[in-house]
Amino acid sequence: MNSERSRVLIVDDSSFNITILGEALSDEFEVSVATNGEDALAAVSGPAPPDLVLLDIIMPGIDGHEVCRRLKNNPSTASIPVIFITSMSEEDDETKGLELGAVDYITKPFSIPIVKARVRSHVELKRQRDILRDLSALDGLTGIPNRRRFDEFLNMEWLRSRRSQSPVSLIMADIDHFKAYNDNYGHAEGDECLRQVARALKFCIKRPSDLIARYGGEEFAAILAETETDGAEHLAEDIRNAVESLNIPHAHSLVTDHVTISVGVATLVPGALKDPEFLIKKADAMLYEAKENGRNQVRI
Ligand code: GH3
Ligand code: MG
Ligand code: MG
Ligand code: MG
Repeated sequence: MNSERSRVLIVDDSSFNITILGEALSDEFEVSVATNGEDALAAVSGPAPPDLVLLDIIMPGIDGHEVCRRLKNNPSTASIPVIFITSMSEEDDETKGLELGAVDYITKPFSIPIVKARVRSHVELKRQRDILRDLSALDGLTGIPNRRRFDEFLNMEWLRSRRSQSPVSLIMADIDHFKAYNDNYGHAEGDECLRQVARALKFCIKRPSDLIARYGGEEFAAILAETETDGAEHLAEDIRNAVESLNIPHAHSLVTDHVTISVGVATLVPGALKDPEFLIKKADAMLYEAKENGRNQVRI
């Protein structure tokens, strides 16, 4: 009914436990189940990963310890809280579970109200962590990734491309005569314009391996993984066109009578270069050329 409900994955090889836990939690949470470790790992890397995993230990095949170890070793699943729920009640068992990275350890036979209370509090902590993560990575005005996230992503992508010797492209886009836009329409309208431009760019850059970020004031940057010059040029032309097609009136632009962007593109295979600074410099130089050459254009 409510798609905003937090998701809890119950992993247990006993259908009895699954039924009891499922009934107890499904009034508050979106519950899914897995009856073995393999299915649990598949569910967690699926399109709607859980916000918490309730994990049995003794199961045929991959046991709960191993499931937890793999979740915690994978950066994309490491932040999902795991609560062990098990009949292994020795001090050593619990210590091992917590050392593997579980946030909590519940022994069977369990009390339903206590399980619910613990799940609730860890789901809430996870929700607050996610909010903090978004706050630190997303730009407050436009909702797209911010400069901090851009730097982090570019450094990671640079190292990855260096290992695989594949090209990385960078697109830098800057709104034309935006100072005049602010002066003429006011800062609030300027903010709204930035939001609309960001939305248009986000719509164009949709491969999950790419990133579009607000680089600075009225400047945006896109990192395109494994993308050659041709592909990057196409995309750059797409975003230039997308912004022009927004048709946002700009009476004081010296280019046209609506908002446009200038775009610089650079592509590099990392090679010996230690960091992506040169890629940024190149894209920036191309952006400068686009400005010098009359704006509302792509330079590569
Ligand atoms: P050019 O075509 O050469 O890029 O000219 P420009 O006027 O766009 O460039 P300039 O760097 O002179 O001005 C950028 C303007 O962007 C000035 C600044 O007030 C505005 N700006 C930067 N960040 C924001 C913001 O968050 N909101 C609003 N409304 N304006 C912003
Ligand atoms: Mg079991
Ligand atoms: Mg600028
Ligand atoms: Mg500008």
